[in-house]
Amino acid sequence: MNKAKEEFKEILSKLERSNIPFSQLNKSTVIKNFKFNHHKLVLQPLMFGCVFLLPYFLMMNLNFSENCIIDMPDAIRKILRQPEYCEICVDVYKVDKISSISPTEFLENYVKKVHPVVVTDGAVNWSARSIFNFKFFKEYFHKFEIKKHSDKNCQFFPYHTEFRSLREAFNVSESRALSNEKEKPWYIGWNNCNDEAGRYLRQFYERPYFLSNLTESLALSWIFMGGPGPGAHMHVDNVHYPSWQAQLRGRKLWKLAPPPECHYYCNNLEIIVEPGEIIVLETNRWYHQTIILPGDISITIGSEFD
Ligand SMILES: *[C@@H]1O[C@H](CO)[C@@H](O)[C@H](O)[C@H]1NC(C)=O
Ligand SMILES: *[C@@H]1O[C@H](CO)[C@@H](O)[C@H](O)[C@H]1NC(C)=O
Ligand SMILES: *[C@@H]1O[C@H](CO)[C@@H](O)[C@H](O)[C@H]1NC(C)=O
Ligand SMILES: O=C(O)CCC(=O)C(=O)O
Repeated sequence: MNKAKEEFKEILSKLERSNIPFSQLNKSTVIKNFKFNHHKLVLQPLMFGCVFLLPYFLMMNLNFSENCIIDMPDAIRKILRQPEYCEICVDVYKVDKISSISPTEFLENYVKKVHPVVVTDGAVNWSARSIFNFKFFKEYFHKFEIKKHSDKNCQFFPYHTEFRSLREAFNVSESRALSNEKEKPWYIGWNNCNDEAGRYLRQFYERPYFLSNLTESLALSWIFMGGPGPGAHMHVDNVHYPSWQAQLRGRKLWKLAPPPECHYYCNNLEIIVEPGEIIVLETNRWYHQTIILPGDISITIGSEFD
């Protein structure tokens, strides 16, 4: 695979130097040879990615053909315009873990560069860490959300569970809620979609200290909760801004992948987020997948920020 990648890069740089118009690329011998030799190697992972991600593109209302590299001239065109676009990932080999960072440094070093990062002291002192648990959210749900959670702007992600609504999710047995070993794993996500619920939850957390006080933390919060096992599948979001997410309980492994167009320039990354830490990620550009590690149930709260 690496060999193919190197050869491909070399071909691309030769082509750039030779000024062949993009429309001619498919006809050039070098590309034909390349296709012949490396068609499977290079295209299969991309195609696999596209097929695998198709439901998510559809679900997220993304234009599938915009996001999938299927025919070669298109692929070449996309890859050739990449150096700039791939700046977000080209020199990123790991997800930094940082602490005591000022809003200005944070903005310059991470937000503007669109680099993923974990702030280890991001949520250390939040009371949510001791207050949020399954029972808390079940009570909160019955108090604030139950009538409103069929509103259009309330979203519920059942992931791999059979739950059709948040109401069903909060109706599980105590044993399953606690993720006892014999029970089926569960993992869900939702956004609080009424102001009263949002205000109630904000008593227990604050805007992360490393975001400038000029940033707008959008009113919606997202909560993800569930026991050890698979979390969210590999996908990219279609929201407006980057997001922060505070790990209040449990430990979560994040697998990140660069945009498919940057596949040959950038690395896949992995990071474990520990309780009290906050991950900040541009979820519209970085593909992401999560796995809850053995131990406590995972509870996170997060939001987009501008
Ligand atoms: C957390 O609380 C401790 C003790 O009050 C304090 O020293 C520390 O600065 C706080 N950390 C953050 C990131 O707010
Ligand atoms: C809640 O669970 C009980 C027992 O499993 C079931 O009988 C009932 O229909 C469920 N209610 C809802 C709203 O899912
Ligand atoms: C925002 O932060 C700046 C500098 O950190 C401070 O001078 C200013 O008073 C803050 N504004 C508000 C509204 O908190
Ligand atoms: O926290 C998770 O497990 C998934 C989060 C996610 O997919 C998202 O914020 O888009």
